[in-house]
Amino acid sequence: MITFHNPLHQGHAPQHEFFRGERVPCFEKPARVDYVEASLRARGHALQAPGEDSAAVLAQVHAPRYLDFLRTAWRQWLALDAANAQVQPFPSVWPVRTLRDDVEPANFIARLGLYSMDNGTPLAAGTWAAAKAGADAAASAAACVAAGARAAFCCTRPPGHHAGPDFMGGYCFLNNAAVAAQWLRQHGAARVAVLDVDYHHGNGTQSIFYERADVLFASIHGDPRTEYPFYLGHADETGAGPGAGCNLNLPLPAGTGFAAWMAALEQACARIAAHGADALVVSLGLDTFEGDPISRFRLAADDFPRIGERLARLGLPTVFVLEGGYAAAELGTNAVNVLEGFEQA
Ligand code: SP5
Ligand code: ZN
Repeated sequence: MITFHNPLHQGHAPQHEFFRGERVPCFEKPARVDYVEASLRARGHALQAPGEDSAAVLAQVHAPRYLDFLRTAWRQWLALDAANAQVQPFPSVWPVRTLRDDVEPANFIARLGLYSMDNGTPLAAGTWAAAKAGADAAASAAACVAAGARAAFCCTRPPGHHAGPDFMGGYCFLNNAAVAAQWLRQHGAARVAVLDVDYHHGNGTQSIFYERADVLFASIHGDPRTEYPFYLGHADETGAGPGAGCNLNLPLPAGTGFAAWMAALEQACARIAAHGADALVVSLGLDTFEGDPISRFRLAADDFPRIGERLARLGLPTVFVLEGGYAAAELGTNAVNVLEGFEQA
């Protein structure tokens, strides 16, 4: 599988997240991608550095003021106090219903809340550089497929699918899958489908494309009534305006195993075929694995090649983008199992 890696991912090294009021080590850690890179190399897949600049496409999927904030956020944080170099900031206040989000507060933590959906997405010294290089890797994988490759893999962290038009969240900053989809749209694909198989609903990707008919979003995920991100991902979200009918959510209960999960994948594949997509982007989260420490589906390592095989039968040029998966030591095997199942179909 043609693979683009992220040479700067280790600069985004989140220390903590919060669990029931306590600080715990962040599950989204650099070792995740180190394990995927090691599995790729061990199984004979070479890694390439990204060659494309995602800047123009990023400006089409994210708001200018959000990109400006993210690019300069660490500098703004250090300007408050040089000692902040050792501290990773979290938001503590958010503009929920009835509060204004049109005025940027002068207070840094208030600005951080304006551009965040949760307090689970720590900002680090190298966050912007890592996220931007990851978006470049997504653009590079899309460029490769637009130029005629059957498939390419963007092997990156931080992940992207929770990042919306103007906010970070769920360990995500820039929406790599949206970058890949938008890139494909601009390089020959009239219709694109994004299929999100991460355990968590891809709220950011859904929101970016919700009113568009040219990009179908389909997602299989833990039911948001009990699972993160809680406030989006229900079955009755089907698209709006010109995008009406171009959004498909398939929430499944915690505890779901492979047979029921595959039945949902069949539904998603039928919709993607009916959409007449010219290209496919797969938000490849592996946190559906039975050993995942923060998720509650029951997929086994041997199930993942079957997913790749089914996706290959869609017969579409395909960009895979790494999302979640927190059983770090097993993440490489599970990810490469999907990719090789696709290649061997
Ligand atoms: C990309 C992605 O998979 N993002 C997921 C973000 C989930 N954030 C909420 C994590 C809640 C962790 N709860 C810890 C449970 C420990 N038993
Ligand atoms: Zn996830």
